[in-house]
Amino acid sequence: MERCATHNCFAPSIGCSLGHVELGDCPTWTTQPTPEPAEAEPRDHALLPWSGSVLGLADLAFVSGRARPVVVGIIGPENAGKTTLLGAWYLLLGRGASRLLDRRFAGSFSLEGWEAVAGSLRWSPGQPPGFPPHTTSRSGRAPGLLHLSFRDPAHERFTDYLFTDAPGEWFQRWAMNSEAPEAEGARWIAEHADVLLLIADRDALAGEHRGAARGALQRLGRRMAAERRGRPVALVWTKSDVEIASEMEDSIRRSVLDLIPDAVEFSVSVVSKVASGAGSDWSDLMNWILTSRRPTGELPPPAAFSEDPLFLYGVGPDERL
Ligand SMILES: Nc1nc2c(ncn2[C@@H]2O[C@H](COP(=O)(O)OP(=O)(O)OP(=O)(O)O)[C@@H](O)[C@H]2O)c(=O)[nH]1
Ligand SMILES: [Mg+2]
Repeated sequence: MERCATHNCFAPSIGCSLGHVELGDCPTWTTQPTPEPAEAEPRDHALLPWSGSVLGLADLAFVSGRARPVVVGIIGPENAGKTTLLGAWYLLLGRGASRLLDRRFAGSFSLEGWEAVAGSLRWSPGQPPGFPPHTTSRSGRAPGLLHLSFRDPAHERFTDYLFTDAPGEWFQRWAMNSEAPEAEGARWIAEHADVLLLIADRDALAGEHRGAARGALQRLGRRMAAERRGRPVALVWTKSDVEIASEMEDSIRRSVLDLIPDAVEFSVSVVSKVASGAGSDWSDLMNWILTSRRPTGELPPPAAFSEDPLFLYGVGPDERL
């Protein structure tokens, strides 16, 4: 199928990246004209600049049109429950079961992508719910980004969020060598995320290979601590229905908190039975994400007093000349 030769434009499968309804009107539409279809399409239809599927890096410019979105980096080993976490959030939001503080769901550009991760968690007649498929690293070198928009009714403000869904293999490579070529997607997340979730898989930490699982998680924690640059971090225990030895839990907690003392902890599970001592904090975790921000830079005090507004920033009224 023919494609526009312009970088980051996916016309005609989705709309022209420059916004032209008629591709012939676009000065950069450079492929050969298509033969007339047997039945002429209506001339007034407009293709949307997004498809509803999970977003990629090429869609960032479009999502960032209103303001910079908040990127939520979900970092954890393979099979840790990262995609299930996303699917469960989507279903809880859809049922209105997520108690969000001062925020209202206000739309998504990737509803089809959310459906793809959450579909298998749904209960359909005659078919009990399952789990989403393993996220494969063969599908690309950039993370899949799932979009949600929330409205703050008190201030009539909209904020866009992008949740990363990336394969655990990337993070395992990144933990061992941050420069590894296969860890490109993990590096992107580590660099651009505003909020970081470190996923601790209780099932792996209780299983036969718990020693290796603990080593992998501690390596990931060390890498995250080295690269977080003051950004908020949550230690998220997934599969909280699984019992683990309290010594194991304490040793993971200690190794993360020693390196990231301000990390906050949450536990989640998609299974209704929750192990003793572990809660299921879906709403608390979502509220924490919605209210956490990366630290902002401080403007230095002005070098000289001046009436020029460019240099007045940060000067109190009595200090002005
Ligand atoms: N007991 C229990 N098992 C869970 C839970 N959530 C996920 N699992 C199991 O963990 C497996 C992996 O879940 P995923 O969400 O695919 O894990 P992931 O981190 O996205 O894995 P990769 O994409 O391979 O990195 C699932 O297939 C389930 O078997 C949970 O809450 N409780
Ligand atoms: Mg996954």
